[in-house]
Amino acid sequence: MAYDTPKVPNDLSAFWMPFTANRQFKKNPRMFVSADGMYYKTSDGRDVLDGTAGLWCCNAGHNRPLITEAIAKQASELDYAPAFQMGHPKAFELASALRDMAPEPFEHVFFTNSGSESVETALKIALAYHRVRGEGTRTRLIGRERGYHGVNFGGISVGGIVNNRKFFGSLLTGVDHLPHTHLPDENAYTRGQPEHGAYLADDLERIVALHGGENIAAVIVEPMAGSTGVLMPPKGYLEKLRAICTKHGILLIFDEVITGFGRLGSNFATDHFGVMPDLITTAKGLTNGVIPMGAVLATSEIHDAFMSGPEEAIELFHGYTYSGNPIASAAGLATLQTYREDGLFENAASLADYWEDALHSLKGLPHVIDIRNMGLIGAIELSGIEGAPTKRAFDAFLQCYDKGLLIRTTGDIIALSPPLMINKAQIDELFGILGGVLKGLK
Ligand code: PXG
Repeated sequence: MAYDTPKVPNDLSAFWMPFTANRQFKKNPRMFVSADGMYYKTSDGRDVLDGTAGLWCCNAGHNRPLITEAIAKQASELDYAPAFQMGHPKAFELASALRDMAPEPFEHVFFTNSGSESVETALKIALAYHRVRGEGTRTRLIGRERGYHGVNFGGISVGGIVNNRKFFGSLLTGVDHLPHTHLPDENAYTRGQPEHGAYLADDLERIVALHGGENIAAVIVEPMAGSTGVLMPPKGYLEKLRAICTKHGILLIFDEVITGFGRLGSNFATDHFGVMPDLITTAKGLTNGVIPMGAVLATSEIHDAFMSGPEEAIELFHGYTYSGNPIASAAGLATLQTYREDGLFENAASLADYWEDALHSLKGLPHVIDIRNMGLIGAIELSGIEGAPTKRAFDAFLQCYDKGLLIRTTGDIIALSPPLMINKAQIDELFGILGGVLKGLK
């Protein structure tokens, strides 16, 4: 028998919520019960402007008809097909669509179910690629301080966010980290890419000198670091990383789980910055966040290196039960169609300057110590309360929610990344609420 879930369930204890202050939340729960366009609706009937596209994923906004219809249709037509040694048309169609929108060298797509799985997949492909080419000494992986690459063991090993690492044992061996690129003294209040810090990429030469380039498999970075609190790559930095990787035969992986699918006004950050990695990880905006799905984009050079053994032999011992799941594939196709038909990446690009001005107008408000932006991304860094780090930004989050705006906070940094369908009036609404909250923040 069908039954309606009550708007606020009586018992919240069973669900151990991810990345959440569970006890705080369950004392005073914040529940969304529906969503449409740019707005969520709360269980107490209020509209909340989505300033974060969910968790950086609902790039097309909410309740988009093409996507919801595609999911329903696919569920009734072919709900599931085995992912290994069998196929179904939609996964191939989606892979081709991704190839067509990716920069030219990216001809192949490996499907996963999340950003974390995309990262594990890319790291494994990098290691295996070197091995199948007879360069099996290349086993070391290089990440970056403050990097976020999901929460699985490979991802937290190359990642650089201490709380995501320190509780979980010894992680992967053979991992080094580049320095992060946050230089507040030199770069505070920069609009777009900061001037200072390209030299930080030279640290890769130090790591190469320490281990020998022939022992390093891959470098993984977010072209623009999102989760850590929005750090832009300094001018020239990504170019330098690329050059040093090429010089030493090291693969460069761009983790585009956040930056892919229009967030910077282009298909991928790779297009935006004009720097070409060897592998690209994606998820989130691929299906508008509606159904879990990720994808790793690989160049022909990498893919073809695996295609040399006997034809009936499996080339890569890796994959997931739900790789290229039919419903996720249908959602992905409909999402890409929505982006195209509504011109959402173009909308993001054309609003980027208006967004930047609105964001930087918060300079000078109490506790604001830095503001950063690119495309439809913004960050406002607050000074922390002495002895209570994260509290000030979290207070801002709670107050914004009460006043009808969803923001994200990490540490004492507020991150903004609205659906790409946003318009100028909604940008004004967003910064009107946020500015009001910041003015009164203790
Ligand atoms: N790589 C990057 C660059 C990410 O930003 C992941 C991998 C992992 O994706 P999954 O799908 O496994 O969560 C991410 C995820 C936030 C926030 O508020 C960011 C993420 C997830 C949740 C919240 O900054 N990024």
